[in-house]
Amino acid sequence: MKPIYVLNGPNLNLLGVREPEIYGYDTLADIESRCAALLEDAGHSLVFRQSNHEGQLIDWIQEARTESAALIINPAGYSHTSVALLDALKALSVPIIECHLSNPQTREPFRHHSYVSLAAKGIIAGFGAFGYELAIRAALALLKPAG
Ligand code: CA2
Repeated sequence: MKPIYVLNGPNLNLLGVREPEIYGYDTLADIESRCAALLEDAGHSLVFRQSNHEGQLIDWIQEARTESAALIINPAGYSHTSVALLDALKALSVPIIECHLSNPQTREPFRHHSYVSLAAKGIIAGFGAFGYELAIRAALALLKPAG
């Protein structure tokens, strides 16, 4: 079985270091460990990455097109700006789950629209780091054969 990809966008490397009142105290490494443990229990593997660069994220999305079973993405600020990320995501046939720590709908108006949502099977937002675990569970459920 191909791995599940979890891609993280700009500034998420600062998680647990700044603005804990919005994004919580968990670091990205903490989140990665929990995702890996969940997937290991289910017999799957994980590719977990973060980049501050739009082009790097696009290269990884293109890689996920052929190398992943499903893609979970927190596009961070690029959610609200990037047609290029959306175009890359639209080339995938594997399930795409958009994941946010905060609930952008309760924040500034410029966060209310996400280009990425147009390519996502579903969105998980507002549950902090736990949202990544929910996203992994959603991906596993989507990959499980029906019946
Ligand atoms: O809630 C989310 O996960 C967001 O994707 C986070 C983005 C924000 O632009 C989106 O609207 C919602 C921001 C990520 C910045 O991450 C930081 C983490 C710690 C300290 C500073 C920034």
